[in-house]
Amino acid sequence: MAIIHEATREVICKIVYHGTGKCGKTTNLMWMNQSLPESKRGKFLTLETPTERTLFFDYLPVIARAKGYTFRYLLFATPGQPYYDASRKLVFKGADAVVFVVDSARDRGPENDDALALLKKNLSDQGQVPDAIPTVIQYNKRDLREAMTIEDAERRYNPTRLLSFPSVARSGEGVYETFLTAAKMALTRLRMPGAEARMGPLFRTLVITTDDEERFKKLLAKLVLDAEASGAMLVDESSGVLAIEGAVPYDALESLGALLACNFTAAQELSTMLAGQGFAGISQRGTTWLMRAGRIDARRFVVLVANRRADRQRLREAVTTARGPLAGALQMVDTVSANRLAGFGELFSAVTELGVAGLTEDA
Ligand SMILES: Nc1nc2c(ncn2[C@@H]2O[C@H](COP(=O)(O)OP(=O)(O)OP(=O)(O)O)[C@@H](O)[C@H]2O)c(=O)[nH]1
Ligand SMILES: [Mg+2]
Repeated sequence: MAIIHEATREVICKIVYHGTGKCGKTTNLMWMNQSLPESKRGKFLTLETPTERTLFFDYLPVIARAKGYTFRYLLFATPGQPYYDASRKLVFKGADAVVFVVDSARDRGPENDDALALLKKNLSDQGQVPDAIPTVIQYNKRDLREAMTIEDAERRYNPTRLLSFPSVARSGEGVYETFLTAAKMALTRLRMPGAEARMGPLFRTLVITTDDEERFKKLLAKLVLDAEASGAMLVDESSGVLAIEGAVPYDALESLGALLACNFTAAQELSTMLAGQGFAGISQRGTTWLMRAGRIDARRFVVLVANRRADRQRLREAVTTARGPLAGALQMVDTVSANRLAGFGELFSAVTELGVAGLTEDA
């Protein structure tokens, strides 16, 4: 689910790497993190077990500039091991494009089959339409002597003839081709009217106009004041930050957004599973800060940041009071977004025609 900020001229897109355990998803992101200049990436987050298996997700924001806009591609890698089903589902939420990574080792055929089936299942479980989501296939580990042939791999994993790339992620071969194609496809789909409707309800792009932004900031400022907090942010389940006001103690805001979105959604789903119903919010007290997250509507929530000694009751009440007005402001965005999106068609065509989704042309 892309987010377009008119005021700051920012476009946020989510791209999810999925594939069987140890196929090389983390390695793709690691390579980009090492080779991109600092100006073109954010903070790389990775949560691994001691044996390098992804536990929750990997995350790398890639930042491109073109035509006066900043494009933030939020790259996520799922945990490939089958039993991490719950966290994988969260990571897929609202993906604008998917990269399916195949382990080319001949003896990993069945695991790749399972991963492909999981991809479809995880997406459709949430009402997303797998075949409508822009997808790129990457045949990784082409350096292995026992690699399956590309022809065999295409026959087995790519019956619908999606774009595919051979790669050796460990040495960077094919990593950028794969990413840029996925990024380009995500933008291309943004300019096709009706494409989102086919993908499922989680994909509607939000265009946040300058007026919307002001409205959000005003409401958040009031919330911060009422709660005696230091800052507040409005976050979408797909990890995009919709608005921010006051001081939030973290230099990589998009990473904080991603962590909060996954955490909040996970806690919510756990609560639904255990208690049969969701909850209105959660608080978390750290060594210096206290955070209170509260749900606003089906997909969005607000996060308050306060001094760790702040009054929790007060924070909770402030969120409760702000819920209605914030939901109303979000609904206004939802109602006009589709029309607004049409106006960005030219921008996205221009950027994708640069051939590299904005990564080579600096504004
Ligand atoms: N030979 C070879 N090894 C690779 C290649 N890409 C990654 N690897 C290795 O494969 C192993 C697993 O890579 P990861 O990137 O951690 O795999 P993953 O898909 O993130 O695995 P999970 O997090 O468990 O789902 C590591 O030892 C990598 O160095 C490649 O192109 N060729
Ligand atoms: Mg991994």
